[in-house]
Amino acid sequence: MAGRPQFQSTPWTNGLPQVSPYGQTQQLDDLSLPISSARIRGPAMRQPREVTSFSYDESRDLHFDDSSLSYFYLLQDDVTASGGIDLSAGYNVFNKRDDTVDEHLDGLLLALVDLEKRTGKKTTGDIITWRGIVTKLLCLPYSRNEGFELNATWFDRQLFIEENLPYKLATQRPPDQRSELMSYWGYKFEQIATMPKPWNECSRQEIESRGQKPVSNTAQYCSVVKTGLGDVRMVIAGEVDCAWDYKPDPKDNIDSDPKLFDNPLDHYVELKTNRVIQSDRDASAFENKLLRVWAQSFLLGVPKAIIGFRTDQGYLQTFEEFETQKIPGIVKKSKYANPYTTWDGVDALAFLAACLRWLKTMIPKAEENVVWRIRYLPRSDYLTLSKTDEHSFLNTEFVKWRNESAVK
Ligand code: 0WD
Ligand code: CA
Repeated sequence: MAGRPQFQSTPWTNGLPQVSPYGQTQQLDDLSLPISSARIRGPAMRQPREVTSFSYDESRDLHFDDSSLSYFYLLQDDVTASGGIDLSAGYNVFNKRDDTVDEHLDGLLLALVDLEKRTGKKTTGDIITWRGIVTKLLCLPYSRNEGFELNATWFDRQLFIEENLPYKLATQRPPDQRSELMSYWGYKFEQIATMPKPWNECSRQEIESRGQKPVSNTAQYCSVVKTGLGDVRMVIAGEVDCAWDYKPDPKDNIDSDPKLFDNPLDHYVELKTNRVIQSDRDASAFENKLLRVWAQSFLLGVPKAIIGFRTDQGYLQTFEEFETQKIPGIVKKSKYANPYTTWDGVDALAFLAACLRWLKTMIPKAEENVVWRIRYLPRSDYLTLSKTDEHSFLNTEFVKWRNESAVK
């Protein structure tokens, strides 16, 4: 290798040189990950597979079933005929969940206890977390304006990661009336676009009266999937807005020919709202948002997103279906794409693979129950790791189950 510059390579870069935006080779400190250069190119992606699911009801109580799963039901004609559906309707009676309550990973961990009691097997995977956390990491190379903090801890040879909620609460700007209303439009759209049962099980009265009850964001349905990227396997749970048609009964899949396997994930839909597109600028903003939608849906294996387009006054004008796997291509080919702000899904995944491997290898596996802080400061180029003296954030019932049961 004489004559060639020697680069110090790390396991998180496929051995590629670390070049800073200023053209210098960076000094790598393993407790910080350089976001602009950490990449593992072409990481193998495991097909996500649902292992269980759970529901929060209107009182935020947990049920290890699909009771809070909704079903898509919205006709283009109903939207057009009305001249636009008012998404502000019922705003004064919005039943908003208190999101300052720190639930940690409780719902997910208790769903794993339920699953493991039923199967008698420990749920395998290197990293266990909410989908929203992985979305943040996947989007990070292209989303540098917001800081965040995560907590991570090894327990029972698995790495658990949660959001550090106190940081979020301390740094988020107080929401103004306009943004509160706009987030209500999103929940109202979810309400008018779905039914609590598959449509063929709904009475005409149930269909016609939907949208009359106060909107609430307390009830949620979450899917828990096993997935993986590169050499890191993950168990992630995320909210699924609705099923397109129905959710297959797992019993019907037992012993069935793998070719006939009716994958529950194939039936899921992500719902979003966006401003109607009237200018190149609107189109460009929408495409930036689409890549977020892609990241979120892709991670759980949700095959489609339905976007409701609304006016600035909050009237739903139309809706459109997007296939998750086509989104990166749509954005890449678009004439509206702004080269400085748009994303590249392949590159985002290469970063995520490097980031996951970094977390898995740099946080000492032998030090169980020690809480590490993962930090991202707005606009910096590094994710950093530091040890805290905090107590584990893992649900005590989960810890007790894993410590006392014989699941392996
Ligand atoms: O900061 C918190 N307290 C967080 C709580 C941050 C992230 C998640 N969560 C909770 C969620 O409420 C849910 O129970 O974790 C669980 C799993 O969520 P996820 O699927 O991992 O979350 P994410 O992918 O970030 O968001 C999915 C949806 C959002 O829909 P849109 O269309 O905006 O992506 O989850 C909802 C929201 O509807 N959601 C929340 N709802 C109320 N309060 C919150 C929140 N703080 N965060 C996400
Ligand atoms: Ca949504």
